[in-house]
Amino acid sequence: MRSRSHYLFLSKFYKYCKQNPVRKQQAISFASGRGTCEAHQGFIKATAHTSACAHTYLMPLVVSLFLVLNMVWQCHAGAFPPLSAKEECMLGLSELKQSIQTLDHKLVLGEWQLQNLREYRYFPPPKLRQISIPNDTVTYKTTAPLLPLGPGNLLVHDKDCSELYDRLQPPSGFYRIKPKAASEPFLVYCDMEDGGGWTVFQKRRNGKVDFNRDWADYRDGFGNYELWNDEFWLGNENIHSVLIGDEYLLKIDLMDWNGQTKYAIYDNFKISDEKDQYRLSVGVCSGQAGDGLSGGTNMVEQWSASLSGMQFSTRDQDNDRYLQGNCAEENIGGWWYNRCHAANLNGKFYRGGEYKGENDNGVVWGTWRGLWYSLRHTTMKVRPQHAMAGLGSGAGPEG
Ligand SMILES: [Ca+2]
Repeated sequence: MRSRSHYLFLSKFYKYCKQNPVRKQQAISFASGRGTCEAHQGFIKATAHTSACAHTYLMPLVVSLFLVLNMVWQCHAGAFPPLSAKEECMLGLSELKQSIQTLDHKLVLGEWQLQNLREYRYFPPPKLRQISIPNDTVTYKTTAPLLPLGPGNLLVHDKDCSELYDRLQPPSGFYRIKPKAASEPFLVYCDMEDGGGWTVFQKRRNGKVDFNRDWADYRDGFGNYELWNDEFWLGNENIHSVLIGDEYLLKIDLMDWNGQTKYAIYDNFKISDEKDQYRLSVGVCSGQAGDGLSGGTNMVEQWSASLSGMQFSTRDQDNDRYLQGNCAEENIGGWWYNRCHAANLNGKFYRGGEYKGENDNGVVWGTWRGLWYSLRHTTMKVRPQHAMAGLGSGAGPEG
């Protein structure tokens, strides 16, 4: 760094040249070492005698060389013109804004990863964020970086809600799981009450979701996955992928329009793959609601209404044993119909319970409230059989 006095000297030199064009030439001549004594006198305003000029001939050479070198150095060093205080402030502000933006990106990414790892909850992609700096007109718009989903993701997924429950015991809610047989992780509702660890694959609550759908919808799943009382069908392919890894227990929670609750439990619950039309297989039934999936204790009813061993049917794919028609079409839902059923939990949602019509197509569990009563709440959920120890009351989280 050059001293302030040195800098002032150079400034005066330029000012002098600018204000005195004639002397400028003299000064340049002086600086080049070929100057006259007058030029020497003009520039430095010396009062020395001309006679002294001769014996100091070497001095102008040294001084001029120094000045030229100094000017070149100053230019290269960028020492002048100096930045004003305002310019320096603006430069600093710009750098700070860039730093804030970089840190903001890191913060959003870090928060997202931390939440996902700690709680294993599902987080929708962050929305556009706006950050305003006080007393500044600049507004930054940033979108949070998204982590890739599916294979290759660094995040580890549990195979079902039971594994998640064993690991973290989080509250009930929507989580992403990835059974070994599934190619991609998918969203499920985990019931962490009622003993915990239940992977829920069907919910009826309010009739907001239409369950009268085609094969593709029942295969892939449909409904809403946001609120605790949203209705959905997880999808036959997803259910199959969960069940294929272990021996599972099926629990069905039911509630009528008086708020009364019942449940049924089946062991060895299985669903085959799509090539076999997602064929149902259930074992021994227990619980309070009766064996609706077998049609009850009556052999005649079982002949027409036992659903174990039946393939899945929808309005556009008739795999039932009813030769005269399509049970799915008559009963307004996709299900493992026989000829046709004594349980129809994907049926039409009738408010109030009792209903009338040509077909018993309500949300039916015949062995409890009969074929002409449509239930208010139903939940179908699975858990590995070895997790029986903490089964709980069986009442379900909300009836
Ligand atoms: Ca048929």
